[in-house]
Amino acid sequence: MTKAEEASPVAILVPGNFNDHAIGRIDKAFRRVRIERADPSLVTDEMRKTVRGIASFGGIDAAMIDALPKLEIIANFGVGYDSVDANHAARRGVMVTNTPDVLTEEVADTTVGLLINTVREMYAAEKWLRDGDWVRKGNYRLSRLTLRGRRVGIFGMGRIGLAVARRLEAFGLPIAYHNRRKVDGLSYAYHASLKGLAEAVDTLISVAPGGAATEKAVNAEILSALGPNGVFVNIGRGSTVDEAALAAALASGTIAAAGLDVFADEPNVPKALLDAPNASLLPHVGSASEHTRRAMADLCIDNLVSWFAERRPLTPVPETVNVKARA
Ligand code: 8YV
Repeated sequence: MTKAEEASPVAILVPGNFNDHAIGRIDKAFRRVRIERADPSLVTDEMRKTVRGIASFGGIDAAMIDALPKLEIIANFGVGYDSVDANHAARRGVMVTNTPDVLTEEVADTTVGLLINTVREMYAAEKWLRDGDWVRKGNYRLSRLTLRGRRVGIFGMGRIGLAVARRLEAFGLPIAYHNRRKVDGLSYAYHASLKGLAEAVDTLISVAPGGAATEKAVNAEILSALGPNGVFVNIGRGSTVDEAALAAALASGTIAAAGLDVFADEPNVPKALLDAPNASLLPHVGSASEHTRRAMADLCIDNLVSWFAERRPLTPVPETVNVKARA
């Protein structure tokens, strides 16, 4: 790198729309380079020569990484980074960071809200009031489902899974979980298989990350194991669910209800789920408060600042933890 290049602000590529606070911070510390989407065919010669970092909501594949020879770091806005090819980044010596911890409590709060809405029909009951049905027709019907007496199974006992478990424990509900590995020092019942967990509980909450290992893990067999009183809640990634099987299970009464914040092909939600009266659907708002998104934006950009000022990331993902800054 020439002296002039060293002195000029580092170029950070920002694909598509991004968080306003993060953009403000990038503009203070770096030179922001905009691109409509993370598509190698849109990468210009200038970008190839100058871009050293990417700040994005995800969606950075191997071809995009290869299109930017000067790339050193991808700062992912979000704890889930399944849409970034972190293994390829590691092979190319590119650091990947995410935003853990700062969203844990918010996402856990949303999960509990979604669960309660799913079983106690808050949305439908409020609509009853607003539509004037309380005056015209009388009380809203008794909810068929309740949290009382439920047994909760958490699929994915990471930071968010644990925060959800702690909340529901305080609600007086027994907790069990399935994870790749048993978590040391955790007293909740561990099930080595997802099927074993689904058989043991009636309320399955998926906090599992996306990716090949969890693709459509919640399928017809798991839903059938959950049973007719079963409630399924997904706050992790839509890819972990066979959505066609879920819609069929909701329609046939194989399970009782579902609460979903995430979908396989966002923002497109399958019609069969939109049509399901026993599904409570949210547009991926798990972490979406101003407070928490600002904290996520700060951590995303702090990673870039630390990388370029001190040559070390703050929150590297495991795949790239050994990537060293280039001299
Ligand atoms: C955000 C998320 O929706 O952190 C994640 O993995 O799914 C959410 O908090 C996402 O990061 C914003 O694109």
